[in-house]
Parts: sequence; structure tokens; C-alpha cells
Amino acid sequence: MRQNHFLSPTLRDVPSDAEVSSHQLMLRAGLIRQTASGVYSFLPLGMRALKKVENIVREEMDAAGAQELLMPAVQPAELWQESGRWEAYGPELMRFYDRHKREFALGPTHEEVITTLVRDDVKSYKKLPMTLYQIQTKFRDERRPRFGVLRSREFIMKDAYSFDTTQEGLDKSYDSMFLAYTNVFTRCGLDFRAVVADSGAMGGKDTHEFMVLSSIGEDTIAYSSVSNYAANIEIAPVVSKYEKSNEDEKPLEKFDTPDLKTIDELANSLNIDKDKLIKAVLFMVDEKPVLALVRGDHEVNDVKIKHFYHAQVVELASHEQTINYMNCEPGFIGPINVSNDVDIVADPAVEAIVNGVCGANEKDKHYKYVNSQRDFSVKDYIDLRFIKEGDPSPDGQGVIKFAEGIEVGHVFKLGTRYSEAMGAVFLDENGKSKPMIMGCYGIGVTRVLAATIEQNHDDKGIVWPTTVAPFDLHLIAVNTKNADQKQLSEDLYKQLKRAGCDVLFDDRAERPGVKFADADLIGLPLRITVGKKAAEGIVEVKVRKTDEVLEVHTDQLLNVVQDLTERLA
Ligand code: 9G3
Repeated sequence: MRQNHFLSPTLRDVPSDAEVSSHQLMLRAGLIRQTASGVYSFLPLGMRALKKVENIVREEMDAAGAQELLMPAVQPAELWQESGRWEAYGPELMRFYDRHKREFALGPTHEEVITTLVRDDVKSYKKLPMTLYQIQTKFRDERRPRFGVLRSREFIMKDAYSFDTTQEGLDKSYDSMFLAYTNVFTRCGLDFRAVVADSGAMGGKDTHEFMVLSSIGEDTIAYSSVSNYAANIEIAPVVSKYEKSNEDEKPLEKFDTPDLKTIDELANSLNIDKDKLIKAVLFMVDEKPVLALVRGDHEVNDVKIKHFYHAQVVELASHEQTINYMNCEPGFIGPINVSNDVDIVADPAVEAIVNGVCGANEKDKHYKYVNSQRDFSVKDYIDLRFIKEGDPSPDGQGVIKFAEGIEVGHVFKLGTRYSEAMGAVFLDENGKSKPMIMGCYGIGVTRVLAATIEQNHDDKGIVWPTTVAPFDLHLIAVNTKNADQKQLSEDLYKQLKRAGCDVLFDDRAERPGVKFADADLIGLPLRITVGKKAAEGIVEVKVRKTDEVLEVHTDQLLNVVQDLTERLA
């Protein structure tokens, strides 16, 4: 491709509204342009890299026996009403009316569509198992799109759906998708971890997220310092055991704590450790009040509350809800003398506190010498705190450390959630009608591209892994007015293309400095510079990743390019 007519507008300056490297570099190297907030155009350079990622995904899906299809972005509301999800989603679901005033949505995902497709055309167990996938544009009206295509309102996803007759079948489909995902992310040159993301017991099998390690990741991974255990911090189970101190329980005592509302204020003024405090937080769990108790140095994990109650919505109680249910304003609430309307759940660490401190459900008052069994009752002691660094790893091996991650893939065992709702059944060998057992599997294709750049760049620009680079190499004629350089670069362009190389040929009449800066910014794996020694048939080959520079005679060029490319793979 000749750069002179190639739409790859590079920017010298860092766009002010781009906070992270991948967003800055995708704009500066001319891969994307913003069309609206959270809505992007992929320019030719970005499109070529995107196609490389898509083809890796396609190859691995096909190798796993999945069948590619394409479903519409426009989805009729009726399908979502049938699955019961139409009301479950708020403004994130982009809804619209057609000219006949019929209601539709732009698809954020395709469980409903795929399930009706299979329901209508697959009846017998003989046709199963079957895994179908698409690579298609999704729409989710994110409240705060950010970080370029890492969190955009329109994005490309590969979404796959498996249909089985038995749970064992689903386990097999899930495992083959899991392996395919491992291959995809490895081939894209990503440093990633598959993390447990399910609600159930430790090491549960219901769902895994594939996280690319990056300091700008919005997810936190709790991983073991010695084993390969890794889980999304939202669900990582806490297995710590707590020793009850053998100090004597003292009589309960109410005392004044004027304006001491936060744990820190209380701990400082009383000059006690936070692990002697009982932190009470009121939640509305599907509209029901739940008082959650954790030790003062721990944080309540609302996702664990949501899973415990199998709830749809868990929110912090508002100021007025707190007053309404606890007869006291936030900052002084506690577990003693609580209305029966309020469930009390506590983390096991609370049970081990002896002579602790908690709110007295009275303004400016707290209790001290609080002891759980004696002074308050709890509906359940459940693991409801966030795991912390240094906690024992749930698999019993080593301790927990944290890392930030970007979620690029997510695999789920759905079971019969959609097949029952939509009537996707099969007749088994005895002619008995049963709901199909489903799994679903997503890869954020545009997000993979951005994550790859997050993990593969330096201060001069992108450093493309060879597997997803938009071109194999950059060919630069330093001075297009010099006959030798012009001739040799044109000959090499033809020769390299004939040899099957994807070449971006910088034939522009720009100053050398501009060409070299652009080449570093665009970041193709190899750069061939035709300069002063063109007359001797000598060119310079530079490896973008290592800055290694070789002087090569043109009759050795193809071999050198071949060797370097293989070494970089
Ligand atoms: C919606 C909106 C946003 C959504 C969903 C539905 C996420 C929704 C979860 C999934 C599950 C899997 C198949 C591919 C892999 C992920 N955000 N999810 O269902 F209406 Cl607005 O998409 N789907």
C-alpha cells in the first residue's frame, strides 16, 4: 500500500480527552476517529488490524467446531418480552420505534435471537450438540463511555452460543470454547489470565472471565501468589479463619460520640484498632432492607449480598430509607435493637470480635463492649466482605495478591435459562421433550485490539505483535528526489509484495524525520529504510520491538525479513 494515497492521518499531539495510552495511540496513529461520544470509525489502518484479530477468532472458533452465522442488530421487543428481559434493562438498552410504531432494540447481545433461531429449526437430539457464533456490532448505551474503544457504546463482539442435550455435553462445549479462547488471546500476543467469575463455591464452574493484565483495567483480579488460582475480586471467596480473643466480656455500655460518623474518626478518637469496630451498612435488596455487618477494617461486597439473596438489584439505602428503617441517620446505625423488618447478615469476622464497638441506632451514640452472641442476633453469618491482599488464597495455596485487568472475554454456562423461557426444546431418544442446555461465550474484538496496544507500546508509539500488525513491514524511501533511492525502493516494494509481504510503502515527499516518527508511531514490526547507500544496494532493516538495526544487501533482504519475522512471532 502506498502511503501517499493511504488514509492514515497521524497526529503529532496527544488528544487532550484521551486518558489512556491505547486511546491516545489509536487516535494519533490514525487507526480510529471519534464520530460521537463512545462511537468510533475504524480507518483503514485500524481496520486491517481489526481484521487480523477477527481472523484469529474465526480460525479458533471454526477449529473448535463452531458454525459462523450473522444475526441482525435490530431485535424486536417481543423477543425480550418473551425472555422477560425487556423490563430488566434500563437506558443501557438502545430502544427505538420503526415507522409502524413497533418497538425494537439495537442488540447488546443475542441470547433471545439465537435461541428462537435454534428453537424453530432444531427439534431432535440427533442434531445436537451445536455451537453457533457471529462477529457483529453490539450496542450498549454506556452512561460514561471512556478509554476509546475499551468502553464504547457501539463495539464488535464475537458471541457464541452452545446447545447441548445434557449437562456433561455443556461441560464439553464450555471446555472447548475455553481452550479456543486461550488460543485466541495467546495468538494475539496478550498477557492474560482466566479468572473464576461465578457466584458459587470456590472454583465454581459457572463462568470465567478472560482478563488482560493492565494497570488501567477496571476489574480487579485476586490471584494466588503460588498457584494459578485467580478470581474476579467481586466474587473471590474469603476463607480466613478468626480467633476469638479470650478477654472477658464486659457489660455493654452506651456512650457519647458526637459527630463521630466514620470508622476512621471513631477508631482515632477512641484510640482503638478498626478490627474492634463493627461496621453496619444498610442495603435495599430488591427493595427489602438488609443490614450488613463487617469488621471495621473490611469492606462490604455488595455482589456477594446479591448472590446470597439471588437478587436482581442491590443498592445502598438512601438517607431517608436509613432513617425510615433504622430510626437513626447513617453513621450511628448498628445491629442492637433493630426492627424485625430488617434482615441482619454478618461476615464471620464480626462473630470473633470481643468487647467491640458499634453504632447505637441513636444520633451521636455508640455502644462499647459489644459481643455478638450476647448483644445482637444475626440471620446468617456469610462471607460478605471483599477479599484483601494477604488473605489466604481460597485454594489453600499461598496468599492473595491483586492485579488490574481488562475483561476481553467472558464464558458462561447458561443452562436452561433461555431455552425454557423461549421454548427451545428437543426430543430425546425416548421422544421426551426437554429444554436444550446452553452456554454463551463472548470476546470483545475491538477491545482486544485496544488491550493489545495497551500491552504493546512505548513512548514512541505502538509496537505491534506480528500476528495482528496492520502490515508486515514499513518500507521508507528517505529522499524520493534521489533517483537511486526512488528506483531501489520501487523495486523492493514490488519484490516484497511478490514475496507475499504486506508492505506499507512511505513514498511521501515528507522530511525524513517526519517519516521516521510516523513509522515509530504506527509501529509495524519491521522497517526497511532506503537511504544513502541505495546505490550500493545496501538498505537498513530496523526491528521496532528491540530497536535492533541491521545493514543488509538487497539480495539478502528477503531472507533477513523472513528470519526476523519468525524470530518475532
Ligand atoms: C442488555 C444490555 C447490556 C448487557 C446485557 C443485556 C451484558 C447482557 C451479559 C451478556 C452475557 C453474554 C453473550 C456473549 C457473552 C456475554 N450487558 N449482558 O446480557 F440488554 Cl443493555 O451479554 N452474552
